[in-house]
Amino acid sequence: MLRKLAYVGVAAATFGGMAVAAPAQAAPDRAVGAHCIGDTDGRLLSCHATQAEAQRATDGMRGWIPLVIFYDRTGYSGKTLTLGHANGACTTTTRDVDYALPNLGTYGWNNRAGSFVTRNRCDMKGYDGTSFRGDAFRGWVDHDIKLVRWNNDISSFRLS
Ligand SMILES: [Ca+2]
Ligand SMILES: [Ca+2]
Repeated sequence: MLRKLAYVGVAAATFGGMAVAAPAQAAPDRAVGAHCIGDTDGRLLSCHATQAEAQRATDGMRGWIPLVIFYDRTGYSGKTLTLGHANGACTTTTRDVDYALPNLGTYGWNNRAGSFVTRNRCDMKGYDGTSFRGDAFRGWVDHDIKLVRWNNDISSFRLS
């Protein structure tokens, strides 16, 4: 019994000594996670197996805050895309544009969102086309549980 425990201890120590291999495992995780986090300027940060894990990741990113969360399906369900930035919350007025993403296809989310909710004082205006072209939301909206006419149709957006 003692011999077996000693063997386990050695094995663990050997594994711990191979910590240099850890970064290589981050790449496949980014690719397969269903709940991704990115900057509103188009930079993918990480993907996670669950939305709770994605939320924990954003909570732990000092100085970076979430601005809008897209859900693949209506009812705030399905895969998610959380977009944020290190530059801070949206301003209180909707007379300006605080953040914008000209192509949700950057994240594989062109014509995909079924519901969304904003964070940190932001309101969103969605557009049918990329680069804010075509039909648009009639006003600024901070959440929508079922996008109806806009389900699977938002291609770009602005936040104010
Ligand atoms: Ca969808
Ligand atoms: Ca569209």
